[in-house]
Amino acid sequence: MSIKSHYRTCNLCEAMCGLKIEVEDQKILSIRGDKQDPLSQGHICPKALALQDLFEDQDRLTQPVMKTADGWKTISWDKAFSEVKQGLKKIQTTYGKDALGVYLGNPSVHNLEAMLYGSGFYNQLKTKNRYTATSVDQLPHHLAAMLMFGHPLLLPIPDIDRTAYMVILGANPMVSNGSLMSSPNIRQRLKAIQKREGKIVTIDPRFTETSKIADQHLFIAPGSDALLLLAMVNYLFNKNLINSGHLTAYISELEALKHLVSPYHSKNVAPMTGIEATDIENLVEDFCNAKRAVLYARIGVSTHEFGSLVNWLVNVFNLLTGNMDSAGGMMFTQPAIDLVGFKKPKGKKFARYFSRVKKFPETIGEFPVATLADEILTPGPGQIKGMITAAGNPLLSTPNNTRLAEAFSGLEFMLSIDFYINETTRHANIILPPPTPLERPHYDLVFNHLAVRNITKYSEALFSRPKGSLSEAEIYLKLMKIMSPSGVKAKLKNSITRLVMKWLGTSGMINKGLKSGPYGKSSKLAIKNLNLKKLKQHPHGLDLGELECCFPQKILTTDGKIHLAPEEFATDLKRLDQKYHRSISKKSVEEAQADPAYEIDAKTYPFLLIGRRDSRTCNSWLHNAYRLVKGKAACIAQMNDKDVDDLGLRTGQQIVVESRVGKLEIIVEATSDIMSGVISIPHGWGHGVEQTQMAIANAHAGVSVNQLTDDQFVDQLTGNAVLNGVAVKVSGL
Ligand SMILES: Nc1nc2c(c(=O)[nH]1)N[C@H]1C(S)=C(S)[C@@H](COP(=O)(O)OP(=O)(O)OC[C@H]3O[C@@H](n4cnc5c(=O)[nH]c(N)nc54)[C@H](O)[C@@H]3O)O[C@H]1N2
Ligand SMILES: Nc1nc2c(c(=O)[nH]1)N[C@H]1C(S)=C(S)[C@@H](COP(=O)(O)OP(=O)(O)OC[C@H]3O[C@@H](n4cnc5c(=O)[nH]c(N)nc54)[C@H](O)[C@@H]3O)O[C@H]1N2
Ligand code: SF4
Ligand SMILES: [Mo]
Repeated sequence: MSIKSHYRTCNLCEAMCGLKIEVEDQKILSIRGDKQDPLSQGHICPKALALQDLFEDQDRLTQPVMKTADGWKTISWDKAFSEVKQGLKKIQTTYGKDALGVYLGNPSVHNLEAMLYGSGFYNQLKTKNRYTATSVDQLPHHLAAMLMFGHPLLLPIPDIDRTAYMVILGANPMVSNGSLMSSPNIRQRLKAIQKREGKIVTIDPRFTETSKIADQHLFIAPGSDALLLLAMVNYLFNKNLINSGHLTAYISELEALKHLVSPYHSKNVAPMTGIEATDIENLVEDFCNAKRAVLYARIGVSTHEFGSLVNWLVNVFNLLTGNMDSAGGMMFTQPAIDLVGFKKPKGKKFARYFSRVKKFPETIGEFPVATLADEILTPGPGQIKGMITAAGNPLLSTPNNTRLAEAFSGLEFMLSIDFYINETTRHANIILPPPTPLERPHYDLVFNHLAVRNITKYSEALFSRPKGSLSEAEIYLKLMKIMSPSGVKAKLKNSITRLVMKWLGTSGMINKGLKSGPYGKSSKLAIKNLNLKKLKQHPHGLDLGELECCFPQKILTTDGKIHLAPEEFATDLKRLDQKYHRSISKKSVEEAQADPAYEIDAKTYPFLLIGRRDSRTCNSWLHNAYRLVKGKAACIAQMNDKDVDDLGLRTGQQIVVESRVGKLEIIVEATSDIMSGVISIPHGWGHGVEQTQMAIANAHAGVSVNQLTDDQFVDQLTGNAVLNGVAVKVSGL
């Protein structure tokens, strides 16, 4: 038996690290960073090893299971599909298409087969009740991209490798490894900014692991970032600092924007944000004086009461300082398989229809998951009676999960596509398990759009699948077949689509995508005639070069202009003003706090809850890997040391944290790294629930912070969940 080296991309998070896996027969000997990977250059994090643990996990399902009165029972694939067909069809015929809800979780977009084959199946269900992890994450980024640049996937990526000044707002890339910024080896990339004599500033209610290597840190009150950004943009107007560079001729609504931001001044927003007016002004000055600068914002400010406003203003600020589509600022990728292209979309994919109960708008064909419980629990036509979940764990990852669990227990039928029986899938009638990442090919369809360099890489499956198992592609093809629509024409169309997909296969589809992509047959770029055969000659991946300017060609709005003041945001500003009492230009913070609405909330629930990631977690689902959970428990609350003292508490003590919707007990740690008035609790924990089959996770259960987050407290414009800035009270046990 010989030892073989296998190269692939790690698909666990957005960083897309190159891995070198040594195997002997079916046994993994080691997983290391691939030094020759053009993007990650040898970097990996502790989670990569969990790919092996997942593969070897005894708790992982390899056969379908069915819930019976005597517990979970392993069944054949044929039996499973026949049960699924019966269950799903019954919901559709009795209650209509919208009675079937779908929730797709985060790993769906890290999974090539789910991307290629899943969408056919879900579209075929013709339900409006589609939900994904996007609405507990980056939905506001998509809205800002769509309304300003014309396409929801025109997401600006910080050109970290060339910037000279990086402001990081509500992100902790040192732990998360970057999001909407695939940038493996972030430490080295951040240090390189400093080596180029550049600066890094973090703005966060917590002095994070990223703050620790930054040049400056500013504490900000959770939820108040929109005010800070409005004041920053207004300062640009007031000090004549506006210079949009090569985009000057392509921006519209500058005057309208000026009017919108004019009431917000640094001295007025200072008390609400907790940042001194001079610090705000110096920040803008430094940003403008830097040769190349970028303001980067992520989940701390997208899962936020004003997440949409923040993402709009971040784009505006980069634009007006000449740092949009410009080296060292925010840039756009040119991936080898380009899901954006140069064609203008037909109209906005926003608010074309609304959710039944709370009237939330759809965004890119989905409703916000914060309203999923409303749709399941509220009787009437269109009520959700059955669910499909795939690669998602909404019962740990979405707000007010106690209510959602109650909703899920009342469903008439549920199908889950997942390899674990966890907090969510335990509610399913049938679970169909796909193989693990190492048993399938990989090509990053999504994250190549979000990377800090243009790269492309194809990874073959490392292991062949065990006999009798089905790939995720095969699962979806079979689901398409059993749920084929009625009618001769529709049936024929369904058969042909499946036939073509089968005939092309996963690699055929990637080959087609590469050939018709920007580096393919009609390439005008340095790299030409790219196809899968050529790409396979580069097992470490192929570097397609640094990010390049793509505007105005890629501005995809109907009028070819970048919109600075879309009416959706202008209208939403009123909500911000209501909260902070628009007259912030006149009122002091004392006056604002004296307002009854503000006071009641703050008095009952005086602390603001924020999230926190740990380098050994991957949202909720890698906790069955022992090496990721051993040692000091990660699921603890952090509070400011003075607050802990004032409450008569001490580090290590069990505390009670309570919000409008729930209550939990957790150990507290006092630290000066957290701003006063703030409590930080990580998400993804709360295992140990009955009927789950994850022994290690259950033995390291932790508590679920989403028992505290509130499904009624959302970014009203999109319905995106608010996971940061939730009002809570804290007491000793
Ligand atoms: N190790 C690890 N890595 C991960 C994940 C994981 O679970 N574990 N998950 C992956 C996923 S799915 C994603 S989306 C990314 C997310 O990647 P990041 O966006 O980097 O996520 P976080 O590390 O949670 O950083 C959010 C920061 O926002 C701060 N914050 C909270 N509220 C506010 C606020 O009101 N204002 C400001 N300015 N800051 C605020 C928090 O203190 C925190 O430091 O990480 C990915 N990478
Ligand atoms: N309070 C709070 N809540 C949060 C966050 C926060 O910062 N704070 N972060 C939010 C963010 S950014 C995100 S992205 C969400 C994540 O929310 P979800 O996507 O709902 O949850 P995950 O924990 O990622 O669960 C992934 C599920 O997919 C399964 N799985 C893994 N790989 C595969 C695969 O290849 N195929 C299939 N079929 N299944 C697979 C796992 O077993 C697991 O059940 O959580 C959100 N929730
Ligand atoms: S940083 Fe992300 S992509 Fe890189 S090894 Fe860790 S989990 Fe995998
Ligand atoms: Mo996420």
